[in-house]
Amino acid sequence: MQLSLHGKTYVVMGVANKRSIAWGIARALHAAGARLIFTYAGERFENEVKKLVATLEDDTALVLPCDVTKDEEIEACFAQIKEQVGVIHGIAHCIAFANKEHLEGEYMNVDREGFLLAHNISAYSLTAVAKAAKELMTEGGSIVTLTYLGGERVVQNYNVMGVAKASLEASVKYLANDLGKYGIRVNAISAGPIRTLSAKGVGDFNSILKEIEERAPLRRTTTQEEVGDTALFLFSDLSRGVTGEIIHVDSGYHILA
Ligand code: NDP
Ligand code: KAL
Repeated sequence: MQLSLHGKTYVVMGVANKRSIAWGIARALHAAGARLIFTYAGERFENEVKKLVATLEDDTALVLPCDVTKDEEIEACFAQIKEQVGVIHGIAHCIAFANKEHLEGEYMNVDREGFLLAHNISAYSLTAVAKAAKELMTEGGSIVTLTYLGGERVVQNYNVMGVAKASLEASVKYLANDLGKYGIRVNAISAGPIRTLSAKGVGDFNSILKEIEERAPLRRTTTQEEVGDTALFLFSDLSRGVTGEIIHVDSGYHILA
């Protein structure tokens, strides 16, 4: 059994810049010979994504808009993928958002609007995308999303995002059960803290990274490459018996009390 993904096509959602976990996944898939389709939310990062994708020197790569809060954009995006590519073999869902003011202090301070926004973008979007992608995964497929320990336990400042990740992780299991009969697997990678644009400016990220370096079993922080390689495993046939799983790629930090 090989890790080559030649002849397979994957949709990578959530590249904002070169530090994005989605970009780490894209590089691992590209190195394995896969064809890639990238989606971005707003015009804000369109040029950045296009510039990065150009560095892959793969003229079969596509870059399409897909703001996951808009059903019509998800529909149009997958309709265009169907038209231009036909069959796809997987999706990397690397998308989350909550209002900054709800990522500090007490969880309880979140309001209805902020709660729904975080759940809409960070949890419901996986189900919406899975539904749209199912029609294109006629040869079976693999859906991978990203979660964090704060969805299982209380982590300071993670707040409403932790509640949204709990919903995302439950969605992985229910979707895995719905889609298994079509040969489609659904899994999550629970990544350790990585310095990305999302992580910027929220909480004291340096001290969080220091704690991992000092206490995690592997005594080092998680890299985009480590997450990319586990995603590659989940997209390949090597993981054909794995679905509904949450795999921790966090230097073992989650086993500590
Ligand atoms: P990035 O900031 O690089 O990526 C976040 C992405 O979310 C951006 O590309 C952004 O797109 C996208 N996004 C936000 N709103 C929308 C929307 N409405 N529609 C479509 N896309 C949207 O950060 P990361 O790489 O860190 O985050 C990727 C995933 O990894 C997230 O789910 C995050 O929770 C998870 N994660 C991150 C960890 C970390 O330490 N960094 C640890 C564990 C999990 P755009 O830029 O176009 O707005
Ligand atoms: C406990 C940790 C420290 C940080 C606390 C909360 C982090 C939440 C992640 C969430 C995705 C961040 C945001 O939504 C940021 C947003 O309000 C402002 N940023 C942006 O708009 C930028 C420009 C865009 C690109 O970002 C998005 N998301 O669209 C958690 C740490 C230790 C681990 C992390 C960072 C986990 C995670 O889920 O990302």
